[in-house]
Amino acid sequence: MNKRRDFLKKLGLGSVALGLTSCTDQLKQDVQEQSNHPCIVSTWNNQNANQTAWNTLQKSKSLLNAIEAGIQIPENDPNDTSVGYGGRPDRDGAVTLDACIMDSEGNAGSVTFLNGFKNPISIARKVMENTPHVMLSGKGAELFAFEQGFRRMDLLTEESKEALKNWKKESKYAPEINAERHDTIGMIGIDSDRNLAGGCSTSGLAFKMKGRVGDSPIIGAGLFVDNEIGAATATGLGELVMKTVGSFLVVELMRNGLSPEQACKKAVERIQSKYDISSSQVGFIAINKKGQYGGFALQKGFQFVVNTSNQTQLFDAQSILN
Ligand code: SD4
Repeated sequence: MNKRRDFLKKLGLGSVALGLTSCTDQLKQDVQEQSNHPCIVSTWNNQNANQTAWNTLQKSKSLLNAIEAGIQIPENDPNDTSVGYGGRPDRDGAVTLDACIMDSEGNAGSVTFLNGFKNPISIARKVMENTPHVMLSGKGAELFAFEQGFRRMDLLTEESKEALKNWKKESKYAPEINAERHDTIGMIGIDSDRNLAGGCSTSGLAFKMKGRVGDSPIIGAGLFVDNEIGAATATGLGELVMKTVGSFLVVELMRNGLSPEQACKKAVERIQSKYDISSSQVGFIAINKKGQYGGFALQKGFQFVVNTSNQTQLFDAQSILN
């Protein structure tokens, strides 16, 4: 066998010609040759969040700290109406938040239907680190948050109250499934040791039904990290992302050899092939083990922000519908 390998090497065919190199081996080889790390990528124009994550990574060398600190930026911002404090309420006036986080070891934590705490990403991290569970929901998540020392607060701003009042006048209290109000933060990254992690946080669809939970806190739907392959996260209409297990799909497509952008595109095409998407938005971003990144959306208008070697870049993602 070795003789045969030496012979093929001399011919310049190497182990690929022997059929010995699996997809993962090939990826590992490629990583040695070409890499772009560290790197942090976020959905939408979350430049402050991405920059904060980048700075935290430089200082603390912890990608998980970076993801958490970055995502806290829109969670704390009352003017960001899709995440945390100031997030749009459900149709009965309650702001209920969803978030999840995954590390490079495959650990995961998540909170859903959480009311009264502005940093669900940090509570999700505590679920991951301090409990044997992956997901805590509603009252249980709130009790856990309280026990972990998080402080309760009212997340409904005056501006949100006004928006709800206006919505009620026009909507007849019917949930708006295609609302074009998106800012959910999904953040994924790779550190200088080429380890991956990610997080996702949202207040969900504006004026949703009480108890509605979207894709963002669902491992595999709103976020997925596989440290051998890559990471992906989603934004947009969570119902479509959940029904196609979108972020897991993107990572699996990268496992099969697609680039991050190609994988995001294929996942979007899968959604398009199965559902009526005429007025819905879904966007994915992904990063692979080489630190290559990309994004793709159903509709035009989706952006993502990337930090690499002290540079921040905002990209307009390509889309199926223009
Ligand atoms: C959800 N995917 O709850 C979230 C919404 C979103 O930007 O991404 N908004 O369905």
